[in-house]
Amino acid sequence: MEKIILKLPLILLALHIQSGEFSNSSVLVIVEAPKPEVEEFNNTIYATCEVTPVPNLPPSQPQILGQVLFKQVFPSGTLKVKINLHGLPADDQQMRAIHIHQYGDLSQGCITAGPHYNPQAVDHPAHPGDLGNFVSEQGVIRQFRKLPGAKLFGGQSILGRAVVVHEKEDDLGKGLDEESKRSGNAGKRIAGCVIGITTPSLWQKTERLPGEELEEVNESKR
Ligand SMILES: [Cu+2]
Ligand SMILES: [Zn+2]
Repeated sequence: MEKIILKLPLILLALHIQSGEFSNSSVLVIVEAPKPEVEEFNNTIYATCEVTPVPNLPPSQPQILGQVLFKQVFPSGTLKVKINLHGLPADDQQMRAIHIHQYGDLSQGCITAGPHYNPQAVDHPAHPGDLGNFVSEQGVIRQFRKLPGAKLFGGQSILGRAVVVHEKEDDLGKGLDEESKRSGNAGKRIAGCVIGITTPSLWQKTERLPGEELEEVNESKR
């Protein structure tokens, strides 16, 4: 019986191919669950990114530290993000962009993190890791966000890539130059980290952020 159940999706897939349903898509995506985590943590994948300032940061720039946490239910959950950063000036008015960049290589600060992570070759700010702009309150950024286009599993996983905090505001693709549609003209990369898989404990022990509570209520209604 088990064998038949396993084969059924393949049979359906073959029928779809025969009927021409996939004729326009060049890639057939089969998403695998990360193991052993998806079994250990109730079908949910957690990741963390330990933010540190880039080396040799000019004194005019803040030394930003903290964590960016990720949570996603396998296989169809929306990627949720908790941003917890500190080290900004208490009277800070500066909006700062945060993005996921392509490479988890911080060997030369965040320059080696490369461009925005862009697996679909689209314009900024439609990249799956474009988190947008943030402004601190009392030196702290605490925000809950969702990244519907990004995943912690499958061939386009953000695991092993970098989170980068910029000195300036993201123009969200509305600038007049080409760079606006590539990076949002957010200026220097002042802090960053590499995203790695982890246990649920960091996510569970951080306090709830604005917007998160509503999200969990909606989820439990489903
Ligand atoms: Cu960036
Ligand atoms: Zn982008």
